[in-house]
Amino acid sequence: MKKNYSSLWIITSFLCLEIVIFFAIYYFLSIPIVINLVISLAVVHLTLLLGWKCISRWVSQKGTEQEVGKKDESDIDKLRDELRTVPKKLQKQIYDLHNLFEVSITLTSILEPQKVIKSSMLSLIGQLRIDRAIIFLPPKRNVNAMYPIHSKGFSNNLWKGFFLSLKDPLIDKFSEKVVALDLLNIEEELLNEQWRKLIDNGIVMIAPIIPKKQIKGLIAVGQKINKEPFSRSEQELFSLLTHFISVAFSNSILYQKMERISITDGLTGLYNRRYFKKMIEYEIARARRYNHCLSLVFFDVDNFKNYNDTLGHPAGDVALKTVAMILKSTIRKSDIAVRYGGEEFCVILPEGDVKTGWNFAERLRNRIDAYHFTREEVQPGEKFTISLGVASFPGHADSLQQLIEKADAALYSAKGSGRNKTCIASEDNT
Ligand code: GH3
Ligand code: MG
Ligand code: MG
Repeated sequence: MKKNYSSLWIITSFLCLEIVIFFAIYYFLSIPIVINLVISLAVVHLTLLLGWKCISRWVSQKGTEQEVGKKDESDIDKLRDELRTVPKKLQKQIYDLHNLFEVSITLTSILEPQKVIKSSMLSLIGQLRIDRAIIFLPPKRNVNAMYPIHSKGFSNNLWKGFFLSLKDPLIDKFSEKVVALDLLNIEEELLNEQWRKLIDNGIVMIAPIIPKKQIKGLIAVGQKINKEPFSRSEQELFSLLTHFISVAFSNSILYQKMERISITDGLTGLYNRRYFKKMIEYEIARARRYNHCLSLVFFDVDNFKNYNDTLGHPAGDVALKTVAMILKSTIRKSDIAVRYGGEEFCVILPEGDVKTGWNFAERLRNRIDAYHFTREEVQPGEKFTISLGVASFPGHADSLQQLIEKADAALYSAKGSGRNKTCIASEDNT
């Protein structure tokens, strides 16, 4: 309505203007009425045309301003809505970060590789809310195939005989960029039989275990429990988790290595005296608690000084390594073989009575005797031999100290009675 009134006003104003111009021309110029009418009409129409243009521009400008205003309002509404969700998003991010921090603390504090793997699996399933996961690792160093070592959410025996090559072109992709890969969006030509089996069994994402720029394993996960696709941030979370797992796994391997070194003799690879002390105490305590027995065998290379002096220290080292090798192949899995010091060795035979100790000692002595050591003809009797002493707990001793002394005394007896012999400890308490 308002708009109609304004147009009426405009028309009326123009009519008035036309009349005024008509009479002005009539008054001042006194020209014929027709020409006067034509001139006044032309002036008015020209003015009308110009006026109309100005007005329409003004109106459209005003409309745009109104539209912009409206648009601004909707943008503000949108921003307001978004702002309302920001605290929630931030809270969730803080919660996720806190979780991640806890996971990293938990994982990196575990010192056993097997436990790291098990804990990693639980963290993956919990953090990503997935229905299944599987971890592949090579069974040994320098093996180029990864085998499933731990899985959750799969039927038994599904992965029997299954392996992935560390030289697979898809694995190679991780050397370009260490991020999780969506297995469902991988180029067809990269998907061999093995990858297809993973996909067929519900695996949707994979990420590598890369502790130090070298791929050591692979983590593959199934879809989310709510069946929704992984968001970008969830993919990043998976990458981050595998990174933590890699670091924790590598640390645990390193720790295990250090621990092994600290209890191993460098020359022979047998346990050292420190480990012997720890284990003999443990085994005696166990024998006491369960009323078991255990036997201890001490042995020493006969006339080793002669071998060393004649053939040199390096040849002596080789001979000691050979003794250790024969020893390792003679013991049972539960026996603990130790280099006690120099050319003196000992073996703890848990749950072994004196007869077991004697049988073992004789088997070992015969094997060493039968083995042809390099240039053993330099030794007295032209043979490289050992002498052994056997003592058992509680038969020969009722304390650790006494057991060691008895086994050592038995070895001394074997040396004294001609060497290349096994002697059993005396049963008296002297
Ligand atoms: P016995 O039959 O009475 O045991 O005589 P033996 O010569 O074996 O005994 P002795 O204790 O006199 O000599 C032990 C030698 O072992 C002396 C030492 O140089 C040598 N030995 C100790 N540890 C090592 C080692 O790690 N490498 C080498 N090559 N020799 C070693
Ligand atoms: Mg000796
Ligand atoms: Mg000696």
